[in-house]
Amino acid sequence: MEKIRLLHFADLHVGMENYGRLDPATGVNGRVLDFLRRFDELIDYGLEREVDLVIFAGDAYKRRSPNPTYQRAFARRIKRLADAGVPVLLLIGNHDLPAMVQKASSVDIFRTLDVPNVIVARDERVHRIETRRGPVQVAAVPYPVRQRLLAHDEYRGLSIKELDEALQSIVTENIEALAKKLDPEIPAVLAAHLSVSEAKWGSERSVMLGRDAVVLKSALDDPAWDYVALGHVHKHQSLNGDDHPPIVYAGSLERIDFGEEGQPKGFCWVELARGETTRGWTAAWEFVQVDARPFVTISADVRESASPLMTLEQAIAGRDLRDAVVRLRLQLRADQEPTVRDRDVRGLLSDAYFIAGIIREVEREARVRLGSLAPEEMTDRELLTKYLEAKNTEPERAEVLLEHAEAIFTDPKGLPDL
Ligand SMILES: [Mn+2]
Repeated sequence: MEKIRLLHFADLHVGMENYGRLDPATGVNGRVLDFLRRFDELIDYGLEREVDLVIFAGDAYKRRSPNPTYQRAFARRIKRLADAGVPVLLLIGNHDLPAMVQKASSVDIFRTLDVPNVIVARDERVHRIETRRGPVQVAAVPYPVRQRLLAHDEYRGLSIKELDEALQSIVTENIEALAKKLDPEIPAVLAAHLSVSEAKWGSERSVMLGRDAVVLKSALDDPAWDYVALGHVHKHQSLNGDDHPPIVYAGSLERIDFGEEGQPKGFCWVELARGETTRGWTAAWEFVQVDARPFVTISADVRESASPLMTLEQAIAGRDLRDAVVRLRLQLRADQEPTVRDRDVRGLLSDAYFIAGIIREVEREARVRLGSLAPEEMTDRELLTKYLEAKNTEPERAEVLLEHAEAIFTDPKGLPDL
């Protein structure tokens, strides 16, 4: 029997516009086009290799109300897969959710129009999906929402921490219940959009809409599943090593910021085969890297240099900046600062796609302000007085601080009564 081929990806986040410029040909931000190109890359890969089922593990857009142009771009690509006869499961992530449960999610329209081959997974349930190489069961666990608990009396008045704990046990029980509904003859995939406690985060925490409940890896580590397809964490990672089942975050297809600088980006290719041993099916999977736009940080210390710009040029020459989002951290002395002009620095970075920032860390001659005495020769009180002066502290305020400090200077343990 032929192997069933799955493609698992997640966290597409169409609409991420940082570090991009408007593309005049399309009217769309260049970074948004990057994300869409990676999606195209993934679809090409899948169609070339006759993918049987695509599992999208959530977070289609950046915002819950994406603009129509972004919706069209996403829909076109989903249609390409669906038209090729490939079922696509769209799981609801936190970025897809409406603010109110009753409202539509950003991908509900596919269900409303009943688009053939597109399955919108908004509830926890098992979908039996017919593919050209046989049926697959996909149990969907959309992003668990704390707010939903509040609709029930028993959860009202609980703290956020208590709600998170309640949510964790509910999700865990629901996953167990889904596992019991499986037909053991058919391969089974668990698709979930959530935080697993063992996962390592990138910097995307900063773009999250709030803190979220976590589940333990043990809740997913059940031999009932042949593969666990996760979304939500942007850093690709496998949580179960070589053990069965593979528990995998596909990760995102593009980087959001410099926190993801070193992370490879891509998706997972999974092949399900009937096992020869006791278990019914085995999944072999691999991470397929896509051509995500590179993010490059250059750190240059020119403080010892007689010709800072030249030294900087050498530091930059060693790096490949083509098509990259670049930031430069430049360490220099105060007297060098006027000789290193921003325009010249930008010229050196002209290969870059986007200059995210030029950070100048200027070493100030702090001792100059201390007057004639070397700091080693000054008393604590004199040092603090100079410090407060240098910080432009109001004289009245300085006096109060000095008075309190005096008590610490004379007897470090005898802190003043405040
Ligand atoms: Mn998410």
